[in-house]
Amino acid sequence: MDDIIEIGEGEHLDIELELDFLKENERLARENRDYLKEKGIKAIDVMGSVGSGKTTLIENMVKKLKGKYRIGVIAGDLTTTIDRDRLAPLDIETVQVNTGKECHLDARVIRKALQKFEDVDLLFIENVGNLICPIDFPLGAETRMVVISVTEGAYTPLKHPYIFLGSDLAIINKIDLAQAVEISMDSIEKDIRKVKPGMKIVRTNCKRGEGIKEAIEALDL
Ligand SMILES: Nc1nc2c(ncn2[C@@H]2O[C@H](COP(=O)(O)OP(=O)(O)OP(=O)(O)O)[C@@H](O)[C@H]2O)c(=O)[nH]1
Ligand SMILES: [Mg+2]
Repeated sequence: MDDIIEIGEGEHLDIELELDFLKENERLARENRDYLKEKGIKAIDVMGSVGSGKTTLIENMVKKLKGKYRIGVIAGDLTTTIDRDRLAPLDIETVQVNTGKECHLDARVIRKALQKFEDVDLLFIENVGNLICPIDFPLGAETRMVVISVTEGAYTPLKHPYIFLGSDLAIINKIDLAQAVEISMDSIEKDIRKVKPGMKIVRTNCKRGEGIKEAIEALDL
């Protein structure tokens, strides 16, 4: 007996409602993109799983890039200000966005947040930790990156292809723990390139600041 059910196109519950949401988000994302361009702000949407190291990566990059750019960070989270509070001592402009129960940021809330920045030319947007929802909601950032960590297991790229397909750069973080969890980084890289041939990939140990220079180069910063 065939034991696989595949949900086809148009079979999702509330499909029309969802399509309307996505269309409206895309319209607002285009407006954000125009606004960012006009203001000369380069924005990077930092996506990835819960706890993969998004904030730690941003902290590291901010420390290295502070002399070159006026940096801002939008910290997306469900209810807390923990990430914003971690970044605030770096003396940069920060805005917290709490999404409540939403598993992603959207272009409308980013439009609101953008009004709060005074003087930035590089903006990191830390999306809510999630490998599925954020990719359908472009924010208007010119670059999108995904941060995964080796502790998530060997199958992340194959199980979550869409986030890789929609990203310009993939970071494989926590490489210091690869041996402990018996994960081959070569095989993760191979799987990412199976999903998206030619994908830029950087390996990092954000705890120790390794690979940050390469990540910055990969982002053309
Ligand atoms: N061993 C190791 N730990 C790391 C590394 N990078 C981050 N961590 C730790 O992993 C934990 C989660 O890191 P965060 O930067 O908060 O992860 P995040 O993706 O921002 O998490 P959420 O915002 O909650 O989704 C923290 O305890 C970090 O210190 C790394 O390269 N190696
Ligand atoms: Mg975080």
